[in-house]
Amino acid sequence: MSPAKIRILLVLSAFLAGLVLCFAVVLLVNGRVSPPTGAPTAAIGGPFRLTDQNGSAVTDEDLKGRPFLVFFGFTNCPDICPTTLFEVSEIFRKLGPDADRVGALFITVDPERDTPAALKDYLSSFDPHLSGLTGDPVAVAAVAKAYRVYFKKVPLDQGGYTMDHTAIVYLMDKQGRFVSPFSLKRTTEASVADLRKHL
Ligand SMILES: [Cu+2]
Repeated sequence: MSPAKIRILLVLSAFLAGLVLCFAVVLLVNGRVSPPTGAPTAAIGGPFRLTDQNGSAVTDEDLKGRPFLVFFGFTNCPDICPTTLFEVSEIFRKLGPDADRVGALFITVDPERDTPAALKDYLSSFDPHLSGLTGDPVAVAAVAKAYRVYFKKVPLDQGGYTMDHTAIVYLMDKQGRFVSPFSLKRTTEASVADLRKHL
């Protein structure tokens, strides 16, 4: 091979090596810039520490290993909360023995009035699998924020107040990750089948 040819080959191989390096850098940069798949860009839920209707501390860790439903409300709610609690109770009744493998959290947005004792009294009308959670207002507000729940105290003309609040029921998986809103606008059987998929 003539020195001229060798020089051409060397230049060519250097060029190719440079090209490969460029591609590698582009891939690396793109890989870094684009978010990893499944990134929690719309994260709902997260760690919490509240008190249940029996006065016991409950944290997100206690729910690990079980899918669970979460919804926010207050015991003085005139309609949406009791209806939701009734429907969720029906689902738990239909779950039979599997009900022990599913969690259900009713988190108050009115910790001022909803003490553990008030929650215990109120929940005695519903399925015993339901946990009523309360805590200091700051802790409750933090959990509501984590679940993107809106709530607001609304004074009543006759005195006292009521609460405006988001009425979505959330379905969380065994790892405590948000799955989807849990629809109650379907038959109890359909809701039960949906829950069983996550056991
Ligand atoms: Cu309500």
